[in-house]
Amino acid sequence: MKQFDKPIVSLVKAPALTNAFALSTLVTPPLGLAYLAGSLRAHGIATHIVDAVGENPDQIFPLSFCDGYGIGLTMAEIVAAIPETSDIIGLSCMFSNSWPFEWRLIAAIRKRFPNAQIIVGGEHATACSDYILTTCRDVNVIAMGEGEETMVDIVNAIRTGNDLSRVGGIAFMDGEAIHTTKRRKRIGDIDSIPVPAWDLVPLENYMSRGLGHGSMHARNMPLMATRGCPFQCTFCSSPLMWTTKWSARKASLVIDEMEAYVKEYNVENFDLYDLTAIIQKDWIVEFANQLIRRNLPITYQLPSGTRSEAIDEEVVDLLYRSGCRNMNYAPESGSPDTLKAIKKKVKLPRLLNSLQAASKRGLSVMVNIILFPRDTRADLLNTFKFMVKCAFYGADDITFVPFVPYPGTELHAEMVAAGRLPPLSEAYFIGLLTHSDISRVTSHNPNLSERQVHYFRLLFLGSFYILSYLFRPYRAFSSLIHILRNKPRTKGEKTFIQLARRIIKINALSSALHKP
Ligand code: B12
Ligand code: SF4
Repeated sequence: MKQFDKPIVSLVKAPALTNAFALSTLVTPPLGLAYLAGSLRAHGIATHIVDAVGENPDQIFPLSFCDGYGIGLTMAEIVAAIPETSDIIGLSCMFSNSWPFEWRLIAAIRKRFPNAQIIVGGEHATACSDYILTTCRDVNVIAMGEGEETMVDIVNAIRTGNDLSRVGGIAFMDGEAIHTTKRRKRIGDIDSIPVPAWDLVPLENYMSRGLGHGSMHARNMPLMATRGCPFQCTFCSSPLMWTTKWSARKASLVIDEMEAYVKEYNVENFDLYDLTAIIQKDWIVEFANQLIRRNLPITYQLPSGTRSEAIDEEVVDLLYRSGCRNMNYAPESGSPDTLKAIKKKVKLPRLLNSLQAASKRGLSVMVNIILFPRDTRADLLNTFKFMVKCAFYGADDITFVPFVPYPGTELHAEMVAAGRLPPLSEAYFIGLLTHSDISRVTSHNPNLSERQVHYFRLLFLGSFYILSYLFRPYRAFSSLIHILRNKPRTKGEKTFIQLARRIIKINALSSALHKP
């Protein structure tokens, strides 16, 4: 374990939580913490990162409080890896489904560091600040929203003994009352944000294993070209977390950063973590043109879901020529009524044209669909028809997930107010962990039972892939070859490989645990 002789800020990323049959890709470098560390260091604040996932991405262990698993360091290993001189410990709490683990981790950290200030930030912390402060008294401060400036201000206030209530965008306990300060504005000059401190993260452990958010098995690197999203979909936590301000970095600076990583880490592929990278046609055209001119030996992907309004044939061509190989469209539903209700503001015919152009040009395309609580059988029929069109127009993959009520979203608040959801609790967060599990379902739809949602999901996914292979039979062979060679090119291929490996590991783990 690394030791320091001076007080240090330690930033901790907890293990990724999963269950045997989860479909999402889980093991990615901690971009948020690398950004925070970059800013702290730029302000002369010594910082260390304990990345539980990156330190041991091959380790999978059973969780004590539910039937899920953790990937990465165990709780005891994380606590032991925090340097002795840490006076401030920051924990990233992104996923509501991980809170039951993080709650226990915070208690264990507090035991070893009784005098440290424990700060938590991230999506879950932002959405559930009051709940966390009242149920986890070991937490000293919660940072809400974008974290770079807030964390620097918190550290400076704590170390100089200044009043925390002058720091914007935080919450803390003042006696028995919760004190929440005014949310700060998003960082105005996005280009002034210091680059992530990747030297503090065990990046090689990710890269040598081909891990990442996108579909490629390559030396993948996370990247952020834009922040925020101007839309306000009712199921998404982005408006609360990032406000509705969308800002893009200067294209040339993003490409400078890419070039530096290619030189330093031999990066082969970049995964853009942006909420929705393509909003302005001018920006993406400039970015792609500059990337073509610089001729970097890389590919890049947009695996998080993007708006499609600005992606026409011209943009698709530039994307491909500049190295983009994979894109995720997020229409969420094929029902006009549902789209209106969730405020998605997407024009399906336009999205299909964009998708067709992207697929024709050679990009691998995935489409995200959610089964919403308001969906009736008629809405599902519309979504089914839309899904058939997606397969016909060339989509490679589809996700069809039952809606998950994440705190911090408009829909979650609406359902709580209507008495359709229980109040926040450990059981509620543990329940969220099952949502990406293909073997079981929680239905929030009053029109459909869990069994029906489960069968609808299997029907949608099964029909999509059968149709997609019937429309383009060569894809079945290329997918088989990519999977056998462990060189996935689409999200579906990568998910299949990861799922198979996880099940094998978990089976081996269970056999070992049950040995007399
Ligand atoms: C990349 C990504 C992933 C990656 C992993 C990301 C990671 N390494 O942690 C993968 C693909 C594994 C993933 C999986 C999932 N994801 Co995801 N993912 C994202 C995504 C697209 C980007 C996250 C990111 O890196 N952002 C960029 C960095 C710069 O921002 P950041 O991490 O938020 O950090 C900033 C602040 O949060 C804050 N901050 C963060 N930590 C801390 C700590 C301190 C001390 C302080 C002061 C501040 C602070 O400061 C940072 C800098 O400004 C977000 C959407 C988004 N764009 O934010 C969704 C998102 C985080 N994911 C989400 C979800 C739901 C999931 C899944 C549960 C999906 C599923 N059903 O399987 C799984 C869960 C995985 C798991 N259990 O581990 C939701 C979370 C909602 C919630 N409340 O739970 C989000 C917000 C998407 C959405 N709008 O619905 N995800
Ligand atoms: S779902 Fe996508 S488009 Fe809608 S608010 Fe969230 S990030 Fe923006």
